[in-house]
Amino acid sequence: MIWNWRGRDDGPDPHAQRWHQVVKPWDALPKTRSSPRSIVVIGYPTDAGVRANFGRGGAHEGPAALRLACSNLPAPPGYRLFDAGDVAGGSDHAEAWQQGLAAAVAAARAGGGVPLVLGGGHDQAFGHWLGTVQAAPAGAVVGCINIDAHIDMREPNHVVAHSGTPYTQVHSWCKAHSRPFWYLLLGMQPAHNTPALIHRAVAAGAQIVDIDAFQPSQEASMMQVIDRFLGACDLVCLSVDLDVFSAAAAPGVSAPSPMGITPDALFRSVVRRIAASGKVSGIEIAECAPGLDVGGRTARLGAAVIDSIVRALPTQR
Ligand SMILES: [Mn+2]
Repeated sequence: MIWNWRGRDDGPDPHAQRWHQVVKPWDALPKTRSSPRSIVVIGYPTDAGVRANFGRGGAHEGPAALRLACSNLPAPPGYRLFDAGDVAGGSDHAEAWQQGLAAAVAAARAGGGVPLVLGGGHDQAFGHWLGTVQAAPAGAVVGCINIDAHIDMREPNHVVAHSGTPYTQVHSWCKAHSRPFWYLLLGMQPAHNTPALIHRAVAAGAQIVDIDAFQPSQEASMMQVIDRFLGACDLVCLSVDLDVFSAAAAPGVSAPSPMGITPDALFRSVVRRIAASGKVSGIEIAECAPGLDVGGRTARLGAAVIDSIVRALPTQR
């Protein structure tokens, strides 16, 4: 594994530690469930799904940039940090990468960890969810909360999965296995999704909250929707696609959003509400493409989002 955790060192004070000082390799040995809990970083270094979706490439470099951006974050209290390395897809097909990610996520879950998936194209969301289901108790309802400009429930092109299809794949899996489909999308931008897609997603059971809910006057009703959704799920895979943010905040993505949301106090309240529920089984940051970034700000934003989520996770099981 290439170890690219490095950063500032403020000395041995346990309260002055940063991620790069406390993160350890995650080995394949079964871990006993112990306190404190574990966060397990898993890289998804591919833009195969982005390219299959005719997007701008570069997300294969996202995991390395996000690790570097997370290196100087203050160590999260109450959690141990591990790095399981990058998933190996072994091909140019998003499906192979998704299966590799599912195996890594399932192993992290089986070891009592909370996977933190660093992407990588958003096709990772299906691998993240599938691995979570594989490791979950039979019958557990595993929902998806996706904070994203896009619904990502497009039809696969000629049966090829890509970065716009992960939640179509979740839906198809649920249908094939007679399981309920729980999908909540926050921040959908009508400029980036056709009415046909919106209609089809809602008909399939997706709950969609559009970008206009991200204002103070809508906060209470958005929180109600989130709470109801969380109440219906046993576990939730939380995904943040960096293209939900305005292009000014997140230029380094395949599909920047000129009118995307602002990474402000309201956004932080939303992710904290979700994280504090105790239902979050895994976290992912999608679509970080360093080659398209401006001064590393998108990777830094991804790290700040991770920090906001991780700090709000309950430390007691
Ligand atoms: Mn997406």
